[in-house]
Amino acid sequence: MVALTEEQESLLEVVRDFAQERMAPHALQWDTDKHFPVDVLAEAGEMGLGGIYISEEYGGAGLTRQDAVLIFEELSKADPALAAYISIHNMVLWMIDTYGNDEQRAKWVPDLSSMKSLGSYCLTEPGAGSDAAALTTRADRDGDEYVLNGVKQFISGAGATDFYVVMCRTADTGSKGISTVVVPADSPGLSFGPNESKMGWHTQPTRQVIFEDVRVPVANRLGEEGDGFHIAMKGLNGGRINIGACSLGGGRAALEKSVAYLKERTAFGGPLTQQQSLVFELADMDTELEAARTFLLRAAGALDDDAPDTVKLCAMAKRVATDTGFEVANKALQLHGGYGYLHEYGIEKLVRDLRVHQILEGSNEIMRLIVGRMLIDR
Ligand code: FAD
Ligand code: 2MC
Repeated sequence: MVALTEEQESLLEVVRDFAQERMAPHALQWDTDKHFPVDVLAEAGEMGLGGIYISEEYGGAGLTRQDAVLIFEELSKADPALAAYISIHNMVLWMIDTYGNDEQRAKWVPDLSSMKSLGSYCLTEPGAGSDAAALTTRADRDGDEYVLNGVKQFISGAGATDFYVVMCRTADTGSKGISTVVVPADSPGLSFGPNESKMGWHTQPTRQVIFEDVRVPVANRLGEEGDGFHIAMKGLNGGRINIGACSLGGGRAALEKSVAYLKERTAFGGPLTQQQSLVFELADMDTELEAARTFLLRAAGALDDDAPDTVKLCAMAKRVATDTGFEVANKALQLHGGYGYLHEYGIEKLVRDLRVHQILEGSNEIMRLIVGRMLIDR
């Protein structure tokens, strides 16, 4: 993609207006109050932001992964924490829309697309994070039901969402013994841990999801028994690009705030923009962000085309974009001096929110593991 099409320009204008009017003015207060604004999510859903790259058949917006990168960048400029939840919701919905049968899609996709209902992605466990295939949450078959037992850790949106897409063990055969089932929030035996006290991402809850003899119809399984790890990983390829785009948006917001601040702040007889070393810093931040955007769009294009190097490009772009977003936000904090450390300037929130993108949806070490394995297995 070289330049944006007219359609993309007008789409982004609408998203930008929504993000700047409905998200940006409240982001700091939501962060302080640890408030998850489901009303604003419903508005986002009405605009098609719940199912951005979901087929239109059951209410998705039918856009491309490249469009999604641009959209998440805009949303994240306003609030990376809420944008990141929207990105996870989109990943969950894509898994249901792609691997669900017609009955499942007709039942779940319309309300998830409009964000009348919200989704969570449940892979990580207390004893299985990076080594996801080591998960132990069991789904034992009992007639036409599964009985789920186990604990999922760090689940975004948990306690506030309506559907939990759960990767669980149906056979003791490693990554091939995992299945994916959709668990409604009101299932008896399902409970949640307390909202974790976190460094950032305050605007969305993170909780344990606990399964104690939770009975789910076998009809809630996506794909075949044993397909779960593949479904989880395929979802994450796109998720990694989306979270990278959220880092890009947060970084862009930090850069824009820094340019405005240095123009305004005077020291040594003039505005700080007279200090060439600081302007060089801004130039590097801009350049790194542009490089990250280019990489994300390349990886998103590979996803759109189902190219053979998609997994590698998604891992590379996630690593580059999330490292860049955090570094840029951290530099912006330095450029703001002491004021950058104050909550009201909005920079320290960006640093806190973007830090976790280097850890989740596959840590950046795991991104290197994916790329490195491909290099040496060649
Ligand atoms: P570990 O796997 O224990 O890793 C510890 C450290 O060792 C890390 O630095 C890691 O990179 C490194 N490491 C591990 N293995 C290797 C290796 N082979 N080579 C080199 N380095 C290695 N999960 C979900 O399923 N759904 C969610 O919605 C979700 N949301 C989250 C929200 C938040 C705020 C957080 C913090 C996490 C969330 N996660 C979620 C979990 C997240 O994906 C995991 O934290 C992440 O995958 C890392 O797993 P871990 O924390 O168990 O770390
Ligand atoms: N896309 C498609 N398929 C993939 C894949 C990917 N990204 N990654 C692995 N696979 C396939 C792989 O091809 C293999 O297939 P097959 O059995 O047909 O040969 C199968 O999955 C098993 O893969 P590996 O043999 O590589 O499995 P291993 O256990 O050695 O390593 C690893 C897998 C480390 C890449 C995987 O566990 C991983 O990605 N870990 C990180 C976990 C993670 O990203 N968690 C994020 C949780 S969600 C979150 O944080 C949120 C905020 C929502």
